[in-house]
Amino acid sequence: QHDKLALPVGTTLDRFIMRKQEDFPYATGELSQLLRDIALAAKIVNREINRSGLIDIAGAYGNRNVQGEDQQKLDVIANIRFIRALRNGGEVCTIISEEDEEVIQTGNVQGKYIVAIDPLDGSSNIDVNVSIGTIFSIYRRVSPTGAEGTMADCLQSGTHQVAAGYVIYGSSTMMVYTTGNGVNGFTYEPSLGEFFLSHPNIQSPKSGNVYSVNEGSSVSFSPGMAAYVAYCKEQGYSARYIGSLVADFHRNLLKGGIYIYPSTQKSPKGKLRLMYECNPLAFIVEQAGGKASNGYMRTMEIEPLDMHDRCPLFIGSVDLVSQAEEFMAREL
Ligand code: AHM
Ligand code: MG
Repeated sequence: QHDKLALPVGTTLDRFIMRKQEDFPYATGELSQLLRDIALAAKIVNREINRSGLIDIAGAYGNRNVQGEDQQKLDVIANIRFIRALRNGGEVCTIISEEDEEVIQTGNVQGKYIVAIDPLDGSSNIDVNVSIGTIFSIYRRVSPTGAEGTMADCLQSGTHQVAAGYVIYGSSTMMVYTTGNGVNGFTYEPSLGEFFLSHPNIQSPKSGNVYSVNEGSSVSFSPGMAAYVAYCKEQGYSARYIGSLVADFHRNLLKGGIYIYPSTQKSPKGKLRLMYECNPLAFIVEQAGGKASNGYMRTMEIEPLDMHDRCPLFIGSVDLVSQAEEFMAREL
C-alpha cells in the first residue's frame, strides 16, 4: 500500500508522478503525461539558459545559426520550447502564454487540458546571471472535447486549477508543483538529466521576518500599503527583493516571508498577471499552508475577465499575509 507512504527523497520525478497517479484508481494518466512534458521542456530550457552567457562569445567566433539570424531572446526560445512540448504531448487543447496576445490552439481537439504559462519570468535578469523561472497552471476544459478550447475554458478562476507549478533556474534548477495534494520539490541533476525529489511535502512557515516588495515605488503606495511597510520596518523584518518573482517566492515559501506586488500609480492593478503568475503560485502557497490575496480577497477566487488580467499580489506565510490584509482593510 505505497499510497499511504511518503516517497523517499531521491525518487525521480517520473517515478513520483507515476506512483502518485496510482493513488487515483480512475486516473487515465493524461495529467501525468502533461506534467512529464512540462518537465522535459524545462530541461531543454535549462540547457539554453545555462549556455546563455556563451551566446555572445559564440557569436564572436562566427557561430551564427544557419539562416544567419541573430540569436533569439531566451524568453522567446522558452516560449517555443514549452508550446512545442505541450503540442507534441497531445493532452492540451489550448495554451495561454505571457508571450502571446492570443490563445494558442494546439490542434489537439481531444486534449482535456488548458495550460496557462509564463515561459520565462524575470527575463530581464538573464543578462546579469540572476535566477529566473517558469510558472504554469493547468485546468480541465469545461467544453466537450472534439473542438478547440473556448474562452470559457480559458477564463476559469484559480480554484479550478488541477495542478500548478514552477521551475526555478537558479544555483540549482528545481521544479516545484502541486496537484492539490501537497507540494513537492525536485532538484535537477544535470549530469543525469533527471529531477529528483529533494523537498517532499513542502510546508510554508506560518510566519516569518522577510518582506519582499519594490520599495522604489513607495511614493505611490496606498496608505494601507505604506503603513504595512512601515510596520515591517518597526518589526525589524529583513527586506529581500530579487525582482524575479519565482526566486523571491521560492525563498519565502521555504524560509517564511511575504512577497507583495501592490497597486501603484503607474500600475493600478499591479504588474503581475492573474492567470499565469498569481494563480499558480497561490495554489502552491495554499497547498503548503500559506496564503495569497490581492490585499482584500483570495487570489484564487478572482474571476478573470481577460486572460492577461493583472492583479495585486500579497503572497507567502499565512500570518504575514493576514496582517497585511488588516492594514489594507483600514483604507476601506
Ligand atoms: P515580467 O513578466 O515582465 O518578467 O515581469 C515580472 C517580474 C517579476 O518576476 C518580478 O517580481 C517583477 O516583475 C519585478 O517588477 P519591478 O521591477 O517593478 O519590481
Ligand atoms: Mg512574467
